[in-house]
Amino acid sequence: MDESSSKKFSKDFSLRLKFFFRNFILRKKLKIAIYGSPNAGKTTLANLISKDLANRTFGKVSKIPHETRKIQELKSICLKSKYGRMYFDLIDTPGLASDVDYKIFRKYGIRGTKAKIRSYEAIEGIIESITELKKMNAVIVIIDSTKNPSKDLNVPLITNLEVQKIPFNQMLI
Ligand SMILES: Nc1nc2c(ncn2[C@@H]2O[C@H](COP(=O)(O)OP(=O)(O)OP(=O)(O)O)[C@@H](O)[C@H]2O)c(=O)[nH]1
Ligand SMILES: [Mg+2]
Repeated sequence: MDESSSKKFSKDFSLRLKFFFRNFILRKKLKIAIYGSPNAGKTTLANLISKDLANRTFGKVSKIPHETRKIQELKSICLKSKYGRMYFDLIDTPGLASDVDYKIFRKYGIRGTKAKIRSYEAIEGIIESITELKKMNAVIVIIDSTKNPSKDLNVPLITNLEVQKIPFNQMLI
């Protein structure tokens, strides 16, 4: 994401948060999560938001898929607006995929037991992401526009969000 699109996204994101603040005024705190396929750019975006609003870095970004294998949470990020202060927890999730083959890690130099462990942890992370979805108040779905959008679990994810009536915003990058 280049600087101008990240600024535009930050502005748009702040406006949306203010909207959430008005609508969820009775809730004490919101959980806002980033979901999507492996390598879609979820942690990159989480880092941008957390740097912008909390001056903190979130997690490790890598070109190797399934870098994030456990849910990461940055608690109590404060957003000030004319309506007052709003606090939300920002959640970065492991990439959703229907299949994790340990052999895909070979081209990144990860082989043997290390690759199998990474694959096992990735599957655990996918299960955790899906299980925790119902706890989220709003979700940003990142879709990599250079790949087939119906790849991985994007379609079931969006169906699930609609069924559970969780507000979501699809972000094509
Ligand atoms: N071209 C391009 N690359 C990006 C963009 N955002 C992230 N990347 C790159 O894509 C790779 C994956 O980024 P991450 O943020 O780690 O992706 P992720 O969705 O958190 O991946 P997992 O943790 O594996 O699910 C890294 O090499 C990033 O530098 C983008 O907007 N454009
Ligand atoms: Mg990640």
